[in-house]
Amino acid sequence: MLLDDFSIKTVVIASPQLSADAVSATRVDLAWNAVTGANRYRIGYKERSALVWNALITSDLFSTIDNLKPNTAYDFQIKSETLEGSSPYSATTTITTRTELQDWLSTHNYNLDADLLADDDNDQVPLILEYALGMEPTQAAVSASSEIVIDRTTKWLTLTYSKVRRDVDYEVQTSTDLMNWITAEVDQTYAIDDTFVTAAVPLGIETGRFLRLVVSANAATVGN
Ligand SMILES: [Ca+2]
Repeated sequence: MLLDDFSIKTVVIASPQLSADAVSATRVDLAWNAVTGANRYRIGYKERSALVWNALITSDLFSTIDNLKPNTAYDFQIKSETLEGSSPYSATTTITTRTELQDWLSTHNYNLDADLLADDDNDQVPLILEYALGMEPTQAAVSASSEIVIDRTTKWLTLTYSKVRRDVDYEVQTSTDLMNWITAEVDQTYAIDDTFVTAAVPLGIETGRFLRLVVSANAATVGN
């Protein structure tokens, strides 16, 4: 047997370089370079915490992954496929989708790191409250976005607001002196009607009673 008659042909196929861009709360755009000889590319992607990869095959040099969860980390990798075989997968690229608040800021032409206390339409409603209550940040509010009512029959003071966001914490606080605010006495879900939530505090013998709504963006991941 003449070993010299044998030769092993080793084909080295390059992995593409993958770039990923979180363009919205539910979408990531991918792009990569062409690899000589490749007739298609296989993309693997999954939620960072998941074990199983999804696969997507294309002959293009870009792709859009849709229907992702907001504010969630995803892993991406890619390999090129030729008639002679496949490259190894590229190193994993991890990218986090935008938050729903960031999508809203972007829709209204704000930077993603805009000051959430800004009040460009001068209606005394800061950006984060415009978002939390579903208001227009560039049109001054013409009517109150929340309403405080005294029910003299049941002796409750109520505050009703529109709870429209999933990535905002809402809390109604009460005070008798406008200095010390507490939540302990407030029934946060006194009544719920669609997106309208009414919080209430019982009225006693105090001479003054106040309610206020406090909102803050939370970092919680929300499912879609
Ligand atoms: Ca405003």
